[in-house]
Parts: sequence; structure tokens; C-alpha cells
Amino acid sequence: MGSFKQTQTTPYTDQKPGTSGLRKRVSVFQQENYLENFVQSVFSTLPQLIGGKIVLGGDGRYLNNHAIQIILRIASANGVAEVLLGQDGILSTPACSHLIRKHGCNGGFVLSASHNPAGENGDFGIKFNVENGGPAGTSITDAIFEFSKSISSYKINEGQIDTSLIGTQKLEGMTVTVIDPVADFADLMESLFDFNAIRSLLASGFTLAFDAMHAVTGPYAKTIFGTRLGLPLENLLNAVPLPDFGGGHPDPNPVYAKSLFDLMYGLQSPDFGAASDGDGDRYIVLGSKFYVSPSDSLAIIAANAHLTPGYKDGITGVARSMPTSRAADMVAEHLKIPSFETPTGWKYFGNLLETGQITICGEESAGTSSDHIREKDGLWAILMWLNIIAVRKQSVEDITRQHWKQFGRHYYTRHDYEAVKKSKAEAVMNTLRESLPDLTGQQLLGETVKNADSFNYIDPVDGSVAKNQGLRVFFESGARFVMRLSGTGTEGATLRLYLESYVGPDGNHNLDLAQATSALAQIADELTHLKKTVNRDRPTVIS
Ligand code: VG1
Ligand code: CO
Repeated sequence: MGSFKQTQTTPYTDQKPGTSGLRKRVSVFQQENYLENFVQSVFSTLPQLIGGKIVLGGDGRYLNNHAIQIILRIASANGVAEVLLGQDGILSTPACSHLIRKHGCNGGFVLSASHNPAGENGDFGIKFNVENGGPAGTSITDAIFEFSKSISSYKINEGQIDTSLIGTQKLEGMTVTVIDPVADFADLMESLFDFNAIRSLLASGFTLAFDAMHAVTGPYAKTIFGTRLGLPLENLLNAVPLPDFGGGHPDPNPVYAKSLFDLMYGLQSPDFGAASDGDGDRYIVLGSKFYVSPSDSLAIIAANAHLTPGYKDGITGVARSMPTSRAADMVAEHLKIPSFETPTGWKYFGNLLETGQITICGEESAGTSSDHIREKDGLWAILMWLNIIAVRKQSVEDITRQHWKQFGRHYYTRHDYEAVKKSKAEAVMNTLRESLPDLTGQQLLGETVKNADSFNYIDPVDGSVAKNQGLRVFFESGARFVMRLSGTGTEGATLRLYLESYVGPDGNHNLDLAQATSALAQIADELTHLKKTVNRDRPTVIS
């Protein structure tokens, strides 16, 4: 371990990880020892990392390279034996999860604030994943947070690693192996999906556009779609990761991925459009002039996965986060397999995946994945769609419409009110929470409330409890709305309102989405005084 330096520090009080890691403004991370404190808190909380092997990389945003050198120096001083480091500091969240599993590592860091804007004035973040490749659960993140509140020193070595040089280097006693961030992940994808069939599809005139939004998936897309599937590189948009993500906001939704939506709804629209988020764990899929809601995408993937080589024996069960539409539940019922409802955040799927109770899981926010890793996986979902299309030889729209014909359609939309005053957002939540006991039986704009509650979750595997994971109001018609506060924002608070209504297989599947959910939005507003309280006349983002 050499002669590391023990540096005195003073604790911060705000290093509590949220839905997915610790996310703060870059300026917060730039405070003296802020990053060092948090990283030391991880090593001090998890003794298994000492003498162990970890994975390290990030989405390429501002501070990525700086943070990598700091983490390497602290890891070395804490006695970590080996680090697998993505070349140039690049690693997507799903690729990190895979590397941890493939190489039997004790954990890994992904430096990302995912969809949050990047650059000097943007956000930075650190996610820590455990030895199964999945995000650390709340018992671990709570322990890290507790430690961070009383930290008084950290260990750090001197030294620097050339992150561009594939191969092995040393930082004091620690081995650092710089690896191609893409190769192992691309191999995994090739083992799950029929690349020959997808290659033929792409060669047959089927057109595809992929938008990497100047975030981490550019290099992955170049290898997978370009080199391995033969797609001409001009079909890959914004495929170079930039420290500020080109000024964009890599959340693949109609607002932040507008240029892709414009292309897909334009005159010469390709047959298939896809984009992924900052760290590559989320995605969207569009057909020509057709948008697949992420909740529908989860259900369609669950219903069709058996058409692909990796899932040809069928799936054991499905899980979705609570606000995700219930479309996937209906597929599970049809397949006679269990379905689970978990709180928002991938960490809650971990135990179900580990115990083999589910094969496929997903969230309305466009994270979908399977038991091939322990993270959500945007490129996996996109390749799954391409494989299904190659087998079914139907368009995205036809596959989706046929799905609705069989299972009915869940009209689903999410309204985000971003960067509102925290106290105001809390007031909205409190108004609704206090009214919950009196709602049952109330008639509101043609809907009758069936029941209403605050979602509490008991993990079926380890019995751990997660309370108050969102407020839910169910209607007799089968519609519902959900309201919760985001745990990933860094400015004020973000209120999320999730609206869902259902029409059966024989119902009208051609309603305008906004129209189909407008009464619900109005009811939610009446019950919470949302717009008036946060002083906005419309949501920041509708997805
Ligand atoms: C959001 C999404 C959630 C997702 C999380 C992390 O969380 O709603 O479904 O798991 O982002 O995704 P919240 O708490 O803001 O609603 V990622 O891709 O940004 O790491
Ligand atoms: Co992400």
C-alpha cells in the first residue's frame, strides 16, 4: 500500500444518495474534499473492497476525468487490489454492471448524473454498484451517508493513470487495467440476440436512426450498430460523448430528444428511431410517426422476448415500478407468470432478479432490462425491439397496435413539474396525502374513486420495507393517477404526476393521448391544487 497520506477533512451533511446515486451540481462536487469524503465513505463502509477488485468509469461528463484520478488514488490508498477502468474513463451503467459480474468484482463506480444536464454549470454524480452488478440498496447507501456525516480524514496516494492506454499500469500497489469499454458488452448483446437476423433486416432497406445525445452510448452504438450490424455511421446521431453533452439534456423524451422526434415525425422518417440517456441505461423507441410509451415497450418486450435467442425458453416473471402502467401485468397474467410492483429505482428489482423470480423488469421512465445484468439497459431494449421486428417482420406501429388489440391499451402519460420550490412541492404532496382517507367513493368529473393510498413496499425476498413511495388514487373505471417527488433532481424539487387510463381490447385505441388523460389531469389538479401551488400553468415536460 506504500505510504499513503491521511488527509484531514470536515464532513458535509448532504451526501445522501437519491433514487440513483449521489447527484449534485458540479459546483457542489468542486467544494473542498466533497468528492474525496464521499468516496472514502464508500470504502470505509464496505470492507470487502479492501484487497478486492472494482470497476470504474463514467458517462464522459465534465469532472469525469478528474473524479477518476481521485477515485483511483483513494482506492489505492484504501488497499484495493485491482481496478478495471474504461478507456478514456468511459463506461455506460449497463456495461459497468456486466463487467462487475463477468469479472467477479466486488463493486463498481459509475460517474454519472444520468439524464441531468452536464458541463461546468450542470450536474455530476456517483453511483455505486455492488458485487452482483446492481445498484447498492438503501441499507448500504444509508450507511455510506451516515459515515459521511462524521468523516474526519481520508486516505489518498499520489500518482496518475493514463486512461487512454489499454493495458495494465500500477498506482502504488494497485493494478489498474484499462479496458475497451464496449467489447465485453457488445459480446453480451451478441449472445442474447440474433445479430444475423438484425443485420439482414438492416440490409433489406429497413432504416434506423439512433441518437446518442452526445452522451455515453456513442461508442457503444458505433461498435454494435456500425461494426457488428453494418449500419452506416451517418445513421448514428450525436455519437461523440462531450463533457457538456453538447448543451443538451439526455433524457430521451419528446422534449429533450426533440430532434429525433422531429426526424421520426418528418417527411422522410426512418422505420425505426431510438435514443438513449446520459449513461446508457434508458432509451426510447419510435416507429415512423409513432411513439411507443415506455410502459407499453416493457409489456411488448415481455410478450415477445421468447422470439429472441436469449429468452427462447420464456420468462419466469416480470416486475415494474409502481408508477409504470399496468400493461406488463396483463402480459404476465396471460403468460401465467408472476408480476411484481416495486418502488421507483432499479435497486428494488435486485432481489427479484437474484432469486430468479423475474426475467424482465422496467420503469415508465424508459428503463427496461432483464436478468442478463443488474441494471437497466437501453441498448439491450433497442436490440430486443430490432430482433422482434426482424422475426415478426412488422413495423413498430403494427406490433404495438396488435398488442393493444390483444391486451387493451393503457393510455399513459407523465407530467413533470421541474425545479419548483421544495416547500411548494411538499405542500402539494401534503394536500393530497391528507385528503387520501376521504377520497374513496368521491365522484370527480365522471370518475369515482375506488381507493387511495400511499405506496409502501415490503421486499418479498428480504422483508425490508420502503415507505411512502408515492401517492396513488385509483378509480372504478380502472384509471389511476400517482404523484411523487423525484429523487434525482438537483434544483428545487421535481413533482411527477403519472396518469393512466385503460380501454379493453375492443375499445378505441386511437384517442389522442392528451385527450384520453386530460380528465385525470384535471382531477389531480383539483385534489392537489398543484398548478396554483407551484405557480405553473403547465408541466415542464410531458412524456
Ligand atoms: C428517475 C426515474 C426512475 C429512474 C431514475 C434513475 O427517478 O423516474 O424511474 O430509475 O430516474 O434513472 P426520479 O426519482 O427522478 O423519478 V437514471 O437513468 O437517471 O440513473
Ligand atoms: Co440513466
